[in-house]
Amino acid sequence: MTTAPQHGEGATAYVALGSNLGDRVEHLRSAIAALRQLGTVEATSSFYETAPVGLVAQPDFLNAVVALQTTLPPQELMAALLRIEQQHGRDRSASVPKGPRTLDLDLLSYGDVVMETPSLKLPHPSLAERRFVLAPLEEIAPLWRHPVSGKTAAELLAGLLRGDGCDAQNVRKIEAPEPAP
Ligand code: PH2
Ligand code: MG
Ligand code: MG
Repeated sequence: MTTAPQHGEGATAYVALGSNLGDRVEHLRSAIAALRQLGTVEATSSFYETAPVGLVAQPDFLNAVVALQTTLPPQELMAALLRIEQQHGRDRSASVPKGPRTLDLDLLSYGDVVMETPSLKLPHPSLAERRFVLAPLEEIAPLWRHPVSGKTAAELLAGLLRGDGCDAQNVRKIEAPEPAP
């Protein structure tokens, strides 16, 4: 039996970018230029200076989110993101998990696709807990809806901020927009 692909026409994918090693602004700008080769970049968030989450003893990150309209299917898009990471000096074999990196590209979502394979889970399982993802996502797509919970980016971000009032996940928008094409 064959199953019709849910994404034959492509989709809007949201890609999270992060860097906390080397020239972080240059890494994010250059990664956005590389993403333009994979489809149409529909929106780019500001860059956010963010305190490290998880493994805290590492430099602050710059994070951003891009909306990419693409006809690449999800697995091929993911493979292309990994290649772009490598082109920016990312060496997974030599690094600590969740530790410092020149460039991290995470596929947050791909249209309404929900999938779970060893190499790719959609939407990204940690998305709803991460202010460094939700703040830039909410900036460019406040009405984006999580395909499982049905909550918008704005609702997810507001849910995180309520918490216990103690906000460990500090994020600050900085003046580093990408240069005009
Ligand atoms: N990425 C991680 C772990 N922690 N913290 C921030 N602020 N930004 C990140 O991109 C980040 C992180 C693993 O991918
Ligand atoms: Mg990541
Ligand atoms: Mg990653």
